[in-house]
Amino acid sequence: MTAVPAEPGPFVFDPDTTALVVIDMQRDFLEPGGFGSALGNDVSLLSAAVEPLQRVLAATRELGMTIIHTREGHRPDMADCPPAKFARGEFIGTDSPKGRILIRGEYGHDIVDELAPLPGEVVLDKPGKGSFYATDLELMLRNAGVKSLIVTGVTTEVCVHTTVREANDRGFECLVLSDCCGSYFPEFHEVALRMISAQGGIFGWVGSSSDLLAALPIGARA
Ligand code: TIU
Repeated sequence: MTAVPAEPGPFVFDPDTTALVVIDMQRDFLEPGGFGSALGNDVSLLSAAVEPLQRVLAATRELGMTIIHTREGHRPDMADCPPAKFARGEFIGTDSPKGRILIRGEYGHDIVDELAPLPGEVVLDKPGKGSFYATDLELMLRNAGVKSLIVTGVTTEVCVHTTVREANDRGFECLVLSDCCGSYFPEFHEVALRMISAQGGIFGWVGSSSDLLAALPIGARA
């Protein structure tokens, strides 16, 4: 077993039964011209998560851990976009410099080059904020014998939080890496992380990539 210093206490896990989940590190959220920009956000606030996440990806790849990349978005005909979601984001499906916003198959919908998935890694398309809703994520994790998740990505208080809540209710133990997540609202990032580890870890654990890398049985270090 591996133990990582974390809040509210050490996160103990077996890398063989743990998956790294990288949530929605898509151009539409991290680069200008996409969904994040259309919502009025400063997308540069998310870029700090990229480098630490590259190190975590390298280490988890070296260990042969299960790696899941998620992408929020919709079918080209938007049959899976709830009218209530569209009503608060009428730019979904409209043209941008990087293609139709949040539409599968478009350049902007895909993951940023720095974190591109490798063959064999799962790329999970999801229509909602949570990674379990209307996807086969739980089935794949159960089939792979996964018990714990290391959760990263954007944004901390939206898709990361929703996914951690969904995972916690399904019995998965989640370590959220604070420096591998990001928000357009720094104060939301901080409070969202505190909400996870408060009350004895009500939804999970919060730690850092450097502490994870130091604990993993590999050569890669931050
Ligand atoms: N991936 C994700 O968090 N989707 C969002 O819409 N996030 C916002 O913060 N808007």
